[in-house]
Amino acid sequence: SAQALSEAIRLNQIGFYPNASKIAVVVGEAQGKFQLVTPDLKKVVFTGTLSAPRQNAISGKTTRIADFSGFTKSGSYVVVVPGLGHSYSFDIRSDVHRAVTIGAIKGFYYQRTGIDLLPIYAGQWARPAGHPDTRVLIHPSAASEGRPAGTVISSPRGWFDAGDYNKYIVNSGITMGTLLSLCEDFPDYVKNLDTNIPESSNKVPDVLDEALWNLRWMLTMQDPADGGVYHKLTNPSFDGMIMPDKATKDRYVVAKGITAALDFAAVMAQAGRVLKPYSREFPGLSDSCVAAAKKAWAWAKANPDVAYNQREMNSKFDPDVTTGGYEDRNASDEWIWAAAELYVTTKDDAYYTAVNLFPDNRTPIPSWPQVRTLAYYTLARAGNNLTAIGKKDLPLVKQHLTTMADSLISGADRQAFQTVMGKSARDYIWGSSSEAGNQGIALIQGYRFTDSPNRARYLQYALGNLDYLLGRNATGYSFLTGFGDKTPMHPHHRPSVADGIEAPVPGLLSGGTNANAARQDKCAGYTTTVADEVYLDADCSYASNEIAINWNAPMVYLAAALEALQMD
Ligand code: 9MR
Repeated sequence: SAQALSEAIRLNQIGFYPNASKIAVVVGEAQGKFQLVTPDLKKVVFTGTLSAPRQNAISGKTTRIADFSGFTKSGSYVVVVPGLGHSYSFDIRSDVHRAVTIGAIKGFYYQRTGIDLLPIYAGQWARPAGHPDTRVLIHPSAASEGRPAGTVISSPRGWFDAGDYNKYIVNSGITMGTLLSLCEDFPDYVKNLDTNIPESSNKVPDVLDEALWNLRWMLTMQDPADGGVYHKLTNPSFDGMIMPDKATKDRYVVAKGITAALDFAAVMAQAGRVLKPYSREFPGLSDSCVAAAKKAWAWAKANPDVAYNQREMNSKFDPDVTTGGYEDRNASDEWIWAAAELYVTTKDDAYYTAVNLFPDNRTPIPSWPQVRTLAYYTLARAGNNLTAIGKKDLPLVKQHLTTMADSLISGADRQAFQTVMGKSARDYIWGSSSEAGNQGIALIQGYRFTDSPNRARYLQYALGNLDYLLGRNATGYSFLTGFGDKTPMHPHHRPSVADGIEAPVPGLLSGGTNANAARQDKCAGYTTTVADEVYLDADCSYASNEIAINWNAPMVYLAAALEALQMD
């Protein structure tokens, strides 16, 4: 009856903008009318008809769409399907994703290494500092003349990468690129986001202050002697499921590598631009970043074949290192990204011509090992500020963005959940939530930087992917901890497991649905092998329920961008 909660009604559990599209998806055989009703189930405010059935191309299951886009009155509601039940309650109002945006940025604060999280900022998740990283050993794989193996360096700050306590340059690359891009793309919007962090009272947007926590760590990962960048700062093996301050194993920086150097160069070049207006707050920092970027680039030019290979490293050096690999044998996209960032920041054409920025007509959705398209975002953003050589290619850049966005939205209106995410079962990889987020960002860039007649639909489907992340999906979960009614309670996240608090640390995006998760993490309890449903809210499920900075960043960007654009 209408009195019962039905998990077959899937929707964004947070809510909707008054003038944007508003959709719930009903899984199963229910058909006919649906209603929008006040949460006390007393007052029907809107009645509609479920769409014709559609078949989920992955599971074969039937879905129908409840479209209440025409209803624009702010308030709290549930969707009722007579005979089936009601949905979780949600809001219709402007700013509806503001708390989500702030919460997802705050998620990074909870990942900070080397600082006490105080109750005034962290509430019940306050905890003592862990991993100060002021005494870090040079691993034999990273030894150089000036820094022989066993040398102690200081490499403090930074965020824990994920559910584990290590710090990885490659993954910091796309994460920082995404957050810095948000600062460049929506400067006025980020100015007014208060996340209640120790730096909140300064003149700098909180999201930039937060990013600086990691930026300052990244700067310490460059060997000042040659400009090379260590691949990661890590324990030899993963910590147990203990609090950060209890995890005191030796810490090492290991092997320099080409993808680390180029991702570092890209981030530092971009940071040089973003920090330029803040020379009073951070004297010299912008220039230091650009100088670091140039040095890393020079190292990359001299060492193009130094790929990070953990197995090979372990065959040569002790101790063995078994933490996250972030290995990527193809650095062509990292070259493109670094070249573009350095070119836009320095306006030096030599960076533009150093690599072929358009080796083919592909525009891949960004992910940690595939950063090519971040270069196109940056060129498009710089637009008419580019030098002549870049300006001449602007139509080509826009063509890339249009093709990418058009291919994303193509067929999305027929997808079972009417989302771009999940058109193909291939979307359901490890960390698929970031796939949804990065597709959404791609659509936002298409909306901002092209003249495509489909621009309005790009924006609509970017919002659709945010709806996906917050509940309109085949699992019924809102994947952001602490936001929504059905949301991960047991993420693979050491502090959340070890802190003795029932609620997980909030504002962290679960990696989400992963078709191969059961085989990858061997956690007990998976109940299905249907690609778009393989997700397990258990802390042993690191392949479907870990959290990670490179997944949180697109969540932040997408929610913030849609808030800034307000969809109407
Ligand atoms: O996000 C990474 C994913 O793309 C890989 O398939 C997976 C297995 O190699 O590793 C993921 O990254 C993990 C990293 O190696 C260590 N920290 C946790 C990361 C998220 O699970």
